[in-house]
Amino acid sequence: MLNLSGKNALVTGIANNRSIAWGIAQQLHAAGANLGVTYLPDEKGRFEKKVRELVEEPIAPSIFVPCDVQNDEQIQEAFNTVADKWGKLDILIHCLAFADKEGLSGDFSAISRQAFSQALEISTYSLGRLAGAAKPLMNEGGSIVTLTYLGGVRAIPNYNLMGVAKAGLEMSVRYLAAEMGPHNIRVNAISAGPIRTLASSAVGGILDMIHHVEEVAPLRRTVTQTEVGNAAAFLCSDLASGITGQVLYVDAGYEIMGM
Ligand code: NAD
Ligand code: 0WE
Repeated sequence: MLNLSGKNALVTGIANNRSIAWGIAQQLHAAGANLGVTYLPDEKGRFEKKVRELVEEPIAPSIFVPCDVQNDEQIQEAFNTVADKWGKLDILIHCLAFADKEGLSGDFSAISRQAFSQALEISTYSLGRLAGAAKPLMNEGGSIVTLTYLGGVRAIPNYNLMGVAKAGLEMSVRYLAAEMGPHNIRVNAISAGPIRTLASSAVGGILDMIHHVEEVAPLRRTVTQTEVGNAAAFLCSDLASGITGQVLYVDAGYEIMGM
């Protein structure tokens, strides 16, 4: 049985009830994990209020802290809170990404230096940064899971800049797995099929893409946040104790198809 009781899990990337991170948090909670949640702070505190109201009742997180991954002090402060309140960390979920709109349409060769570095800083570099901060708290072993997309392996129309960021993210998973394996820390990625979320809904043509998957994928449908959450819970559990450095496709089988 999948059992995460006694495990402390820090989940990043919840923005609203459609977030993949929210699906993951709920399934980790259902498996008995003790939850901590980080949110991206804004000036008016609207994200904080929204995320707090969403998570408060269902998962009762014992940690709720701001963490903008572009801010080293906020990252350190978040993990200081984990050290103070929990002492040890077992599970880290990295479920965030951002690229400026100019990087998600038009010519790849026209992407600005600024947009490129911002996307790679937030979406790629942050995994190693958070993993590094988590490492000293994962003495008893641990599991780190990040979210990627097929556009990091294939040239999917308009995914452009995020594709490069995800390619770097998947390679970061391998280097981090090699570094942290001797400490019994596992690092894996889930490559999710397209799901309607805040981030994906802001992308033109996402509905056409979803319909295409529904026609072509072996299961003839897309996947849900809950299915991704269940795969994450598995990867974080002792059932996956022999798995590290991998990219697990949770995409209704779409990746294997030739069209
Ligand atoms: P989402 O908008 O719900 O989540 C994106 C999150 O990134 C938000 O919570 C946002 O606050 C956070 N974020 C952005 N910039 C940040 C920063 N500087 N610091 C901290 N957090 C920041 O959308 P989602 O689709 O759930 O995306 C979650 C992850 O899943 C992303 O890595 C995305 O690439 C990946 N993914 C999404 C799909 C899909 O189709 N929706 C498919 C495969 C992979
Ligand atoms: O990783 C993603 C989306 C990530 C994302 C989305 C946005 C939209 C709003 C990152 N940054 C931004 N910046 C914004 O300003 N996905 C896997 C979902 C997605 O995005 C696509 C897709 C799919 C699927 C973009 C083009 C084509 C397909």
